[in-house]
Amino acid sequence: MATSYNFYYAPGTCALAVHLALEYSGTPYQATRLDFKQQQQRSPEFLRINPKGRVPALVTDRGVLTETPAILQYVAQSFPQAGLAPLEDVFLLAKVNEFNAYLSSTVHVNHAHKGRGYRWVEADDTASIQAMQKKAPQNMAESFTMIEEQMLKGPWVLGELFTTSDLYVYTIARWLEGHSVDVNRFPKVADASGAKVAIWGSNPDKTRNAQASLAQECGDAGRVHAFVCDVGDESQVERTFEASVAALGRIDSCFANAGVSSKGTPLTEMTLEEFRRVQRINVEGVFLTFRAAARHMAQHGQGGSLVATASTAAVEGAARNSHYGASKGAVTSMVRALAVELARHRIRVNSILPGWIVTEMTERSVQNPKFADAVMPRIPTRRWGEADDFGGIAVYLASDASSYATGEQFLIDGGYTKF
Ligand SMILES: N[C@@H](CCC(=O)N[C@@H](CS)C(=O)NCC(=O)O)C(=O)O
Repeated sequence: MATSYNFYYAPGTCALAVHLALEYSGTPYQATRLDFKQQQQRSPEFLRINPKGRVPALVTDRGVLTETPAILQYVAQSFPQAGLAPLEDVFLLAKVNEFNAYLSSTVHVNHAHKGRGYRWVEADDTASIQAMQKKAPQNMAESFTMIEEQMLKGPWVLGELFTTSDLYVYTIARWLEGHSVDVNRFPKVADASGAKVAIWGSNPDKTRNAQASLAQECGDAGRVHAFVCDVGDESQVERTFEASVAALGRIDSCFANAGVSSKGTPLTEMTLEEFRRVQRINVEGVFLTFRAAARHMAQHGQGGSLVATASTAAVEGAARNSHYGASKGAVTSMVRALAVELARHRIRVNSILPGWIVTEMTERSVQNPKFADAVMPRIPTRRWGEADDFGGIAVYLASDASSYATGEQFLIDGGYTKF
């Protein structure tokens, strides 16, 4: 039987590194969020799990693991297919641990002097606590100078090898802002600590809003770029792809998500114009976007991941939906063909087939009681899907965790098509 995992974390903490590693591993796990404001890390229930009263803690079938470097190595070794550590190379594996131990024992402790000075002096010794707070930014900056100049090879910590150290340095670098230390003082760290994203959209306002909210979430506006582009227009796609490469440097992952539908139309009333409007974005848009991305990836030679949003409409029939069904069926077929064709460039190509997800496109249907009464009983998980249900599969397909998955269609539909 597969091991079960219960992962304890709190938002904004060092536990993020392990959280990311678990996502990369692809293993199912339960995540339990602790509320530090409520001091849940000191509750008797949690202290029975981790008497240190800290996160991360990973409960496995064999017992509890604590301490970030130890858990990271455990995940890397338990899921070798995720490629999170050079497990066969004793020296390089020790280098990963050396880096992770530095983050845990030195940089994390520097950071803790800002908010948790009471660990080292009496809580009412305000002068000492303030002195520690004052010194923390300088110590953080010194540690990151050491990392930048001596430890991080680039582009990743270990050079060309992506490891748990990259997840961990990303996690700890996020704290620099709180010390008023600009991460851009450390260009290699800034580059290695997380992905940069270019969002494309045809509606300028929505595109800008998406950029603003993602930038706020990741706390670094410099990582999120936005371009207005109609993916059905060949010259716009070419131009926007070039602009995205200029903004991001190398592109390793491309997600063709743009899609349109229309109100249900019987075949006998469907105009050629309506049929083509849907194919133009849903099929030609994916073709043009993937073509630009594949040319770029084949040229940089590092491989990559192409993902398209298809739909359950690709695998089942729905009345008055022939234009949309045809377009999504075309996407899954295109994905299979490209997976075979592009494998020699180490480019993987997959599609995601969402079921009934609450979006602007479906909101009218799911709010219609007649529709809900007919469809909901066919969804075993008994709820509509949400945008957040796609975070896991997106990270999985964009990362090396899915390095042997190509040409596949991933149904994310709460079991709808199985029932
Ligand atoms: N050495 C531990 C440190 C863990 C740690 O200090 N975690 C913090 C969050 S970043 C925590 O749980 N703090 C709760 C507290 O101090 O009450 C590790 O590297 O995992």
